[in-house]
Order: sequence, then C-alpha cells, then structure tokens
Amino acid sequence: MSSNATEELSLARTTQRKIPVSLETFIQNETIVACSPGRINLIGEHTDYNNGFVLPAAIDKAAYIALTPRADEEIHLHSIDLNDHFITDIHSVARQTSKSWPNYILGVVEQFRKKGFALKGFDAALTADVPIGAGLSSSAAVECATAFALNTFFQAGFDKQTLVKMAQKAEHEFAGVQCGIMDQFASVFGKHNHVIRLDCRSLEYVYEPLQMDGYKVVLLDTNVHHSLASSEYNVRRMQCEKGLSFIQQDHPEVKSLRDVNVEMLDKYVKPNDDLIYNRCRYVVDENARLLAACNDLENNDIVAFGKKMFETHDGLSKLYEVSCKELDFLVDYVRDNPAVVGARMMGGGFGGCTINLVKEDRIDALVEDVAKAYKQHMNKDLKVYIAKIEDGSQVLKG
Ligand code: GAF
Repeated sequence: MSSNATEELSLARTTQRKIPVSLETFIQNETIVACSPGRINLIGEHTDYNNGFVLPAAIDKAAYIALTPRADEEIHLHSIDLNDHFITDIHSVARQTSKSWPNYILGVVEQFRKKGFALKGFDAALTADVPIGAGLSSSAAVECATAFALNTFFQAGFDKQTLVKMAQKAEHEFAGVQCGIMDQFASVFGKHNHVIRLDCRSLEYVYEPLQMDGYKVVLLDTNVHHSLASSEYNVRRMQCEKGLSFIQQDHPEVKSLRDVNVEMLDKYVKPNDDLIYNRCRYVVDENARLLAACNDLENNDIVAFGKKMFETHDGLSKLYEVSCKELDFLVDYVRDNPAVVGARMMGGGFGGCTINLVKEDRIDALVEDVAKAYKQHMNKDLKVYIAKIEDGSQVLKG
C-alpha cells in the first residue's frame, strides 16, 4: 500500500459504467437500467457460509438489465446474449426447470413479492460480459442488477445490505445453490481498486486499497465447468455443519466453524469421521490464513501473500476436494515460475478460473507459455482475463 497522494486520489475515483449498445433498443422513457459486476476473491474460499472472512473485489465485467413497465400483468424476459425469450405472468412466478437463466431474475422478483410488493408486469432485457461458468459469479451479477432495478421499479428504498440478502435468497431458492453471502456482497459493495475485507458473520467490512506495485491479478480460465459444481457445493455445506455438530455436543456455545480451532477438530471431529475432519480442517486453516494474509497486504508483502494463495489451493484440492485436474494443472504449472508469486483456484470450484498474482512485465510471456502447455496436456483452450477492480451495483437510468 502507498500513501502517495496522487495514488490515493485515483483510488478514490468512482466509475460510472456505460449502458451497453446492445441494450439501447430496449430503452424507453420509463425504462430503468441497472448493472452489477462479477467478482474475484483474493483469498478466503468456502469460508463465507462458515461465518468466516473473505477478501473479494468487484470487477469491470458486469450484468446489465433494462426493465420497462407493461400495461398488462405479463413478465417478458429477454436474454440478448443467448437470444432467448421467456414469458410468464405475475401470478405464475416460479422456479424454472426447463431453462436456468430466467431463475436469476425471477428469483429476485419473488423476493420483492415476499416483502409485500404487489407484482406488476414488465419487460426485462439482459446482457452481461461476465463469462458464464468461469467462477466470476455471473449469477450474482444478474441477481444484484435485478435487485437494484426492482428497487427503483417498486420505489422500495431498500438499503444495499437488504438487496444483497434478497439476491442471495434468490440464488438459494431459484438457482438451488445454498451459497454464502460473498458473491452478492462483493457485487453490490465493490469499490474501485479496493478489496473488501468482509466478516461474513457480522457483515462488517473494510475496504483495503489494492496496490500491488508491479503485479497484476491475472485470471486463467480453464474453460471447463463440471456439472457437479452446485450439488457438491451443497454437500460441502452440509459436511461443515456435520463437523460442527460433533463439536457442539460438548460446546453448544460454538456457532460456526469460524469459532473452531484445530485442537477442537482433533478432539471432536477426527475420532468420528476423517472425511468431515478434512473438510473442516481446510475451513479452519483458511480462516486463519486469510487473517494472516491481510497482514501481508498491510505490510505490502506480496510474496508472503502469494505463498498463502498456493496453500489455499492445496487445501481446496486435497482436503476440501473442490478442484479438478484442469485447475490443478494450471496452478502446478506456474508454481515455480518466478513471474508468479501466488496462484489458486477461485470460487466454488470444479472448473472456472485460477487467480494469479503475476509480475506485470512478464504477463504476456507467461500467458503464451501456459496456454501452450494447457492445450498440450489438457487439450483445451485457455482464456485469460486481467482483472480490473471496479465499483459495485449502480442504477444507470432511474
Ligand atoms: C461460490 C459461492 F456463491 C460463494 O458464496 C462462496 O461460497 C464461493 O463459492 C466459495 O468461496 O462462489
């Protein structure tokens, strides 16, 4: 981190995103346009639903929704990117099994209904440049953009935290993933060039300036998304709860894995179940690792921070078992490369991106090398994104 005045000034800048050209034909006088970004997470993976800490940031890639009131009671959804249309009416808002994308909008509509708002007909057009299945939380981006647009539509006046929780509920109830709060929180609360150190229990947070002199956050996309991602995610959540229940028999005051230490795991979980022990051990280690990594950031010790990212990956791969051969390959391949100080899989797992801290002047050479090796060993094309850290949700036209 730097105390340089010019840099501090530029860190404080906010970004006004622009309405995508593809959305323009869907905009009339009374149309509301909102957007919400995808996210990265520097460290603290699978800790959010264990009431622990996370260190995410919102990125430049976002979902945009244009919402126009209709005179009738119908809801017409249009996905510009998928060139797909979905029609329902205000009395039939329900989780869809035939196609998934409408769920991310309808799930949020349902949350407004549950809060007592009488639904009204509308047209919604959606476009996003957050890659789907890349672990950058395209679903949270759509949910949060929808929540922001509907907040204006209903003149509901909900604060950001309420909208985050409504978007998370939509993911639980309509997408069927029992996610934690990280993705929606980062999407809404993101801040230009800052990471969010979020306590997922109290929802207290601090913005830490992300200044990594000479390094950049590079995302290497495996281009795979294994289908067990959401089912295994829910299984991990249950496994954490199971581990907790062993401890709670003697320690009812312990409310989540965030309150647990290794001694407790050794005493109460290990004798009962080795697999559950491994899952819980990863979470307990990761929470401690995140807190130590925050000190590294404070001390501007990017090398120490990066080392912890590799440790996180090893825990996710071997103890938590949410990695896959493509993610492991990408992390192992850069492990001893002096241009890379840290790398790990990011997000829920079973595909998507690795997050890498790479020396700026070595990025091109690294990408060329990794892409070639990835093609050779995994027979797949690598996609690469340089993460730009931007602001969270915005209403672009109210
Ligand atoms: C997914 C979930 F949506 C988040 O809540 C979080 O648990 C993450 O996986 C893993 O850290 O993105």
